Parts: sequence; C-alpha cells; structure tokens
Amino acid sequence: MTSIAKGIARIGPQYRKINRNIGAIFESTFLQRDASVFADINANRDDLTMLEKFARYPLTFGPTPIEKLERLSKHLGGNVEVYAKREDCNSGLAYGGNKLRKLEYIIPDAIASNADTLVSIGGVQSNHTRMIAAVAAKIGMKCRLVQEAWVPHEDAVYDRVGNIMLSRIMGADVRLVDDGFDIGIRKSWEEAIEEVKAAGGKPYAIPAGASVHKYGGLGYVGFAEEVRKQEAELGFKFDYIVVCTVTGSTHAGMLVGFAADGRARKVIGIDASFTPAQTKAQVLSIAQNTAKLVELGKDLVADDVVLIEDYAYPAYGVPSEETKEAIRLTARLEAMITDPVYEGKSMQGLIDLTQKGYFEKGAKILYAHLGGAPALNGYGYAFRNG
Ligand code: 5PA
Repeated sequence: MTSIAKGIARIGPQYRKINRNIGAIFESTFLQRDASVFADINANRDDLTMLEKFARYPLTFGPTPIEKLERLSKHLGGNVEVYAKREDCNSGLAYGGNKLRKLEYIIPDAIASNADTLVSIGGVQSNHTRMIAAVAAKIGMKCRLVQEAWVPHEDAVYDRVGNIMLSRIMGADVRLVDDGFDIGIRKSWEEAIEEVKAAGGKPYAIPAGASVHKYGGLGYVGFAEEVRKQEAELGFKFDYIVVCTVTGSTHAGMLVGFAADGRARKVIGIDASFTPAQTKAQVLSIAQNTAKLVELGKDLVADDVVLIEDYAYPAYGVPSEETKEAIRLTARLEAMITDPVYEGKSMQGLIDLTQKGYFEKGAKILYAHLGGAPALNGYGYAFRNG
C-alpha cells in the first residue's frame, strides 16, 4: 500500500465518523476536507509509530526542516555544531508554532465532544491563545480567550499588537483579566468556561499552553520520532536537544519520545517561567501521563527532567540585556528571529552553555525553535535602537 493509500485507510473512516457526530454545522468544512485531502497531508507521516493509535487532525505542513546555523556555530568558537528545527515555520495558520503540534492530537477530541467554542488562557501576548484562535477559525468554531496580566506591560501598545491583535482579527472573543503569572489551572479560565455554557454555548476547555490536557504531551512525542527519521537521512544523531520550557508539555513530550532511544536526559530544558520548581514538576507529571498513554514501557523520574533555571530572569516575559543580545546575535548571524519571552531566553541559554563548555567538543546540538516572533511587536521600546 502506498503511504497515501495508508493515509486514506487510517484517516478517512475516522473523520467520516467524527463528521457524523458533529452534525450539520460543520458539514461544509468537512465536505471540503474529504479523505484524499487528509491523506495528502498525512502522507509522509508513517514515522509517527508511537502515536499510531491516536487521532490526529492535521494543522501543520508536515515534518519541519532542520537547518544548520553555520555562522552562529562559527561565532561560538566552532567547537559545537548548532542546528535549528524550525517549528516556527510549521504551518500556514497565523504564523504557526509549537502549539499546533500539540493541538493536532487535541482537536479530534474537541470535535468529537460536539463543542462549538474553544476556551483557553494565556498572558496578554500569549502565542498559545493566538494558535487557539487560529485553529478555531480554521475548523469553524468560536473562540473565547482569557488574557491575563502575566507580564508587567513594557509598551503602550502591548495589548494591541502582535499575538493579541492577530487573535482579535481572527474573530476570537478576547477578554483581558488583571491576574498575574501562574501556569496552573486558573479561576478566570474556569469562569470563562461557565460563561460560555451560561450563554448556551458548548465549550471545549484547553488549559494554558495546552499542557495539562490529557493529550497535551503527544505532539512532541511525534517531534522526537520525526527527528529520529531525519537523523537517519542526515547520517548522524544529535547529542543534545535544547528547548524552552514554561507550561511543560513540549519538553515532556520530547522526554517521552527521546526516552525511547535513551536520550531523555539529552533534552535540555531552558526555563523561561521564572517559577522553575512548578514548571519542573509539571513537566514530570505530563511526561509520566504521556508515557502511559503511548505505552513507553519505561518509568520516567525527576532526574530525567533537565531544566536549567539560569536564564528566565528578571521575570517571565521580561527580557534581560543578555536575552536581547541573544536575539540580536541570532538575527544578525542567521536572520532567525527569536522572541523576548521564550526563544530568546533558550537561545541565550544555548549560547551561554556553549561558551561555558557545557557541551563537549564536536557536539551536535538541535535547538527547537518553537515560534513566538509575533510577540516582538509588543517590545518595540526594548529594540528601538536595534
Ligand atoms: C511557549 C509557550 P511549553 O509551554 O510547552 O513549555 O512551551 C514553552 C514555549 N516557546 C516556548 C514559545 C514560542 C511558546 O509560546 N507559550 C505559552 C503561551 O501562552 O504562549 C504557553 C505559555
């Protein structure tokens, strides 16, 4: 059977079933998405063996490219080779990013639940809520977003540009709430769910970063499997994977996926939450839950979660001078754009750890670029002179 035919066999019946369940309101969307469309998008995904039994709703283009960062590697002394896996270029949906890989395994459940509104939460410049707004628009659902005051506003236009502006343009019902940073379950989010119900809607609740959702860790298991396949094509294996960690399911999924070939501790999480104990505990519990779901057959323990705490200062969402330098350096050497909240901090970590000799000579490092550039618009003052 060709991979396209396998795709039809696997995806077609599943979506026809979902289509029956969700009734007329989504019919036109799904009529456009017949089995051959799904098959096309899913062709080339035979690599995702640990995830075979889970329904997947395609939101991304497919495997993301791996790019060697030649000039950055050279600039850092040439002792290590730095590559980037471009999760920031993974989709045509509203600039893409890591949340889409997670949502591919959550959206089938949302559709099957007969919901009509996706409800989620983040900070004012949350990338996650932008992605929820994008997916809601794409599948024809409504979207209710809670945007909390997780970051002390730096710019006058902070709540009008970048991610939040995109969510508004995509039609989400965006509400600002005056509560501070916390990656846990939030009262404001629970209230939003109740309000949607009270207004006669059918909410589907997605927590911050899609992380503590039961399927939140699956997408990044797929990342690891995808990397393994790309490594076979490249003819070498990466020694380290560097990832920015906040709500935890990106890191957790990678842990499970890379545990399959003994590399869990080679996933180096760079904390950007500035509440690392809570983030670390959340990574572990999501990883353990995800390991059970995919029947990993190995136990994951606290020591498997490598989380480096040194780069999240001075606060969540506030870039240090060193973070800004890392953003400028990566932009000037590679034209690769990172943001002040997440990727700039993990890039700062990668640069500093390299300079400190954390990685052995000759190491091949894979930097997971998880997206997030639209938030830069909210930091115009910080970069007013470049
Ligand atoms: C985010 C998260 P996790 O939350 O899965 O640990 O991922 C961290 C991360 N990089 C890394 C980018 C660009 C991110 O957007 N963003 C959150 C958001 O609300 O946008 C969930 C916090």
